[in-house]
Amino acid sequence: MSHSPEQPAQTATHAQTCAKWIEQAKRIVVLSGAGMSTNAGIPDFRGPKGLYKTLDIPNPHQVFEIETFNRDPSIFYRFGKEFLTNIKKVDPTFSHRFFAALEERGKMAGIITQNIDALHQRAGSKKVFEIHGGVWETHCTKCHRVYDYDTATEKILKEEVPLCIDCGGVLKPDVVFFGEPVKRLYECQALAQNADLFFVLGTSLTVSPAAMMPGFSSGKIVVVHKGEISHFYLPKERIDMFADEYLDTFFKKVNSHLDFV
Ligand code: CNA
Repeated sequence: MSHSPEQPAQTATHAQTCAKWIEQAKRIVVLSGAGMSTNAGIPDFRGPKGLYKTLDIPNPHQVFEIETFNRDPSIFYRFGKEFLTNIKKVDPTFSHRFFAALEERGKMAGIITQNIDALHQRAGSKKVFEIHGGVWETHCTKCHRVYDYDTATEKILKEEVPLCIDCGGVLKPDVVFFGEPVKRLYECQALAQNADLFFVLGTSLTVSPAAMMPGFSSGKIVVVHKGEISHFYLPKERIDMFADEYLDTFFKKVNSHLDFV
């Protein structure tokens, strides 16, 4: 099922049905992607204003590859300076707050997020599984000394490539680069398998194994997404509802039937 935003009657039905499914659900799981945070002001990768378009370099994907980082970390840090400092200045969106409210009401089994911005946690969600890590800790790639966000950010802003104060090794934020193993994979998989309602939110579903998570669920699957999405890991026939909508627009409508936020 899909529809365009120009069809308000159908949209209302989606929101209403979604609210009903939320009321019935006991173990909701979310897989969120970068689209979850675009309304907060953090660009995604593959959306129309995403970093893959705005970075204006031949192979933007390579900036986030571990092989590139190991070869020349300054390539990542040229981009990373702005991204890493920006994420502390933005606030969670309505949709982040909506799912935090669902957790407060005992509805959530957990959120699997591909995002590294901690906006789910800042909105109040506690059961968050950062499958691609986060920027709140940075470590030395040589002696493994750990730096907190503020100390690391200060160094990132001052140095072309931030180096360890103990051993001079290169510092790397604890985010999962392309080519590195993801975090908490088996917990995420178990969570997905146990879901009775699974939301896929603002992700192009192109990065695996995160993109495989919805397929593990035997519950209903709701996709809320604007733009291109891959069906390689999540075939169309597995989706119970596809809302072709911006997240905040959609969940404000859902909330109007529930009054949770
Ligand atoms: P992606 O491939 O950039 O896909 C995001 C998708 O969301 C795109 O298809 C957009 O069209 C869509 N979208 C954008 N805004 C909205 C909106 N408001 N409502 C509905 N849909 C929207 O990002 P994925 O998360 O799929 O890719 C995984 C990467 C992106 C992960 O490794 C992340 O770490 C990485 N990333 C994270 C952040 C962050 O932490 N906020 C930002 C940029 C990239």
